[in-house]
Amino acid sequence: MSGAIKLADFYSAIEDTARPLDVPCSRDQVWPILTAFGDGEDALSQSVIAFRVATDIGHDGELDCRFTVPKNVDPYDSALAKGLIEKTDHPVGALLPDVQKLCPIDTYAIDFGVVGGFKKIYAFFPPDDLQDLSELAGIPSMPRGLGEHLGLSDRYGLSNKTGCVAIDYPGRTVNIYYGETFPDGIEREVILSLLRETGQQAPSEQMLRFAQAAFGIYITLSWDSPKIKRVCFAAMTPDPMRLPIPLDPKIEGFVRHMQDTGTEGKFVCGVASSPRGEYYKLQAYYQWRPWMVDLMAHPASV
Ligand code: GPP
Ligand code: MG
Repeated sequence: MSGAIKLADFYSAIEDTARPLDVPCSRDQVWPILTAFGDGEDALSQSVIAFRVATDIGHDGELDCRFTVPKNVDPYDSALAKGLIEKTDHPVGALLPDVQKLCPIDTYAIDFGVVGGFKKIYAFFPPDDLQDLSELAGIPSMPRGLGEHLGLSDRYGLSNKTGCVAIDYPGRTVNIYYGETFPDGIEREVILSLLRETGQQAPSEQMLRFAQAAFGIYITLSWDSPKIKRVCFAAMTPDPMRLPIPLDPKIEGFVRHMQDTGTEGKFVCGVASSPRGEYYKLQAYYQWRPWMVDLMAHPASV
């Protein structure tokens, strides 16, 4: 997509994307989120915008949408001011301000569910100034699990830096994206022992095969326990239909719709372990901006 997107077009695109998924989309629910982070049309013209579906039961009937916000917007302040989240004493409320005090942040993005409403804030660090996990682990409001798992970096060839932290407000979890990519994929044994050591269920053969082609790994932490809640392997793919994973007919409808409209052929597919079993995620870019490549640290394709 070359021209700048208009707010009304963005909203229509959300409606059109929700349709093949049978996800109910209401203007009253979605519009306040689209307009909460900066002055509409101008704000969106430079945004990277993506849609995401997932195959786990928790995401059934939901379409997630994420977009970057303008540089001058603090998304946490905006979300509070617009009533998208409530002030809380839980450490989830202190985390972004704490990260802001410690780290330079290049770009923010937000994530919302068409049904479930506002969810996450992503803080992307400058591509040439990724942040040390050990420093982030020292932040008082950070889940303790980050500090307890610093050793994973050395043991599994993961970076000890991160390019992005995502905070899920209703879910009260934090995603930490390891800052280095795997241009040659990841070894089977590494995946198996990483999942074993972090207390995840043993992966299916299908998950293992997919994870070997991943360019990146991220973990999900919570404040309930120092245990890692989810481990996710992400891979870039030009055609999700050709991946060796079963897709529900509604998700196939979503893929076809995105291929027919605005994706520019860019999909990121992820496989995640979770307490309820493994599941897949599919993210399609609706509006792409070249600087996103830097933020994603030059992902390879599968
Ligand atoms: C992957 O995690 C998504 C991103 C790193 C950023 C997407 C932002 C854009 C502006 C395109 P996720 O949010 O899908 O993870 P989870 O499954 O925990 O929601
Ligand atoms: Mg995703």
